[in-house]
Amino acid sequence: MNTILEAIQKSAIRIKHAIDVKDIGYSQEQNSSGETQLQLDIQSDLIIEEELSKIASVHTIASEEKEHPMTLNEEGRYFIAFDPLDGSSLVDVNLSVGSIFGIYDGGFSGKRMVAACYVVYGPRVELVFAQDGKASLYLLQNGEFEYVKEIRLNAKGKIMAPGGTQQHWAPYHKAMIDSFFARGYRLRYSGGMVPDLHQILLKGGGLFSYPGAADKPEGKLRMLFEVFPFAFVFETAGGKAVDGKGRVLEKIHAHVHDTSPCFFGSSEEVEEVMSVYAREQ
Ligand code: AFP
Repeated sequence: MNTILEAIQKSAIRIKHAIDVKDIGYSQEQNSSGETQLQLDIQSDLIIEEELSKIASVHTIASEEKEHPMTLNEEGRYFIAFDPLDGSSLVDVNLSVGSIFGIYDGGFSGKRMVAACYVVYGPRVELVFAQDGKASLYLLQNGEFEYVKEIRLNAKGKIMAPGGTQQHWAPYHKAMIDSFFARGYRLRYSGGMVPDLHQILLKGGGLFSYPGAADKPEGKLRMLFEVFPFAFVFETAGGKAVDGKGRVLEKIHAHVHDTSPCFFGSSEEVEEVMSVYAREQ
């Protein structure tokens, strides 16, 4: 697993360089979710593919930017799903973006996830790696990722990151979000999943939500590349991750690019989501 972490760290340094120097042009291509790809999306994807291809223990990789998974080593053990540059549309307004990795043992499923990682490209480059019950924070300094600390969530936080288009939210979802704000929660939402979740993790807790809604009944965020990895990180850090009905990591995806409604946060806030949704669904 260390070689995988090292490959992710090397990819992150190369992607950070690409962000710093690359023009932000759009390609003519679209990804599997029908989103126009930035040159940076494609370049970040190629960088990660190149670095993971060097590792014999990696069986198959799946990228949000590619339609189908790619088998690298039939004798490999790990299946890695990644979003090479999540929130890339925020680069041209100079907001933080990130890379997300889910590491699965023997196949792509929530139950087979054994580690998860994300990188935040912001004023500083930080990386969180979750494995064996510990979510470890690293900071890039002088070309090296240095260990900083273990991340633990409080039982209850102060931050609310409400995703999705409010006009399409279910009334009970809107009432729940309004209730949190009426209790003094702070609105922190940039439209970048990685920095928005990183902030909740580092500031002790709260709730990030991207619910199913009238325009997107199954939400927007992709199970393998985004939802499962962050669910693993939040549960490792002492939080919870649900889809409104149960743990997201117990869900079964039918297609590599399937999405899921998702709620990540401190245990008290997520338990409140479950009780509200249990009454309504
Ligand atoms: P882009 O990659 O198209 O910028 O979308 C980012 C994202 O997938 C995720 O990072 C955010 O949490 C989510 O979309 C924000 O979606 P809304 O703009 O619908 O809130």
